[in-house]
Amino acid sequence: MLQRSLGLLILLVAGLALGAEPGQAGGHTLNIIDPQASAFNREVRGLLAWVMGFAALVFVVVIGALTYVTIRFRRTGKEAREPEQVHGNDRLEVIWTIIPTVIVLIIFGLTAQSMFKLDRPTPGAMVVEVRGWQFWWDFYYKDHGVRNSNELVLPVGKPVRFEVTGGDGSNYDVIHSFRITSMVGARDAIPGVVTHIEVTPEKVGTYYGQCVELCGASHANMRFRVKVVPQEEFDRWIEGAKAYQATTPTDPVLARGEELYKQQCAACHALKGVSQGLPQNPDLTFFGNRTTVGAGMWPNTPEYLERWIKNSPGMKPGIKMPAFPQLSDEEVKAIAAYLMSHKVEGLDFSNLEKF
Ligand code: HEC
Ligand SMILES: [Cu+2]
Repeated sequence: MLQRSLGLLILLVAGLALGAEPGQAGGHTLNIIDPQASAFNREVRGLLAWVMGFAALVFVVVIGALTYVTIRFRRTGKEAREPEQVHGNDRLEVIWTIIPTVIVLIIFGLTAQSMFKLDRPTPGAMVVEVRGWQFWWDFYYKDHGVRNSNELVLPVGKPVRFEVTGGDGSNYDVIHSFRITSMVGARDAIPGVVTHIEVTPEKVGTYYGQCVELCGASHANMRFRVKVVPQEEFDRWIEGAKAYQATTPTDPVLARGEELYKQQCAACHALKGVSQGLPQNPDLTFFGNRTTVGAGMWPNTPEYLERWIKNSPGMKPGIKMPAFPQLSDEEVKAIAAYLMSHKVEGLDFSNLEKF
């Protein structure tokens, strides 16, 4: 009995030590309760400390009592007769019911307090509509009339209110869940329903985002990036985005790219001033500013972008974009160059530090 509980204890500690290894994403450690990233994280960190404190207390009391009883009442072989038999102990049973109940009530109270605090809308917060599609994210800056897909640019120190929803009510819609991993907790993205979550980013940098509700074959490939930038940079981005006007390219490669884009891609994708597209496909207007391709999956380099255009379903299973085996390498290069030429000039989001 003693050996068995010791064995279990060792297993448990080993498990905790292994489980405590921080999660990796692209060789980078994510801290889901980084206290410097947001007040949300600090709140959750505080709650976690209470829960872990109580858990440690319960662990010590239970294992302590078990160890004591095991040693104190073990069989020694010198017993003259059977020990005295006991049936129930009202006082003890009431105590061990009341104590956990009180603990649960305290945790409930603290959690409710945090939830009310975090759910309170800040007047004047910037509103971003977040829409989850299979398998990518659409971001619409309601106050500015600007749309961007898979990458969300936010000013540091300003409250943002996310209105989270999914799809457009058509029959292939499924539920997703929006989470900026190291900044703010999850909200379900449910077609036809709007949920809210608010956060004030406090540190400039790149943040990972991820769908956290199983939604199909490429659920694990449904990511996004959040670029938290100084206010001045955000203003330049949003003004540039609002005023953006696509021009007809004079460069022959880009002109060829535009021609092919109009033939092959324009029916699905929106590109301001060039094509309307359909809402269930990502907006490509500011593709030249994107740091990733495939909804936060691969770095936006010519190799990955060209591979994507040629055979995106081969890279990301289950997506609703077709492969283009009929396009030659030159044609793919021309389309890629054309997409990269659409951007707000003078901004580079690729070197922001990762959190
Ligand atoms: C049938 C509609 C459809 C057509 C046609 C189509 N796409 Fe797509 N495209 C999509 C969908 C849907 C996605 C989102 C895939 C995902 O990540 O789930 C996508 C994603 C993309 C992305 C990645 C966007 C991002 O932010 O990561 C690029 C780039 C892209 N398409 C380029 C093209 C080009 C170039 C063409 C034409 C050669 C094209 N697409 C044709 C539907 C389409
Ligand atoms: Cu998902």
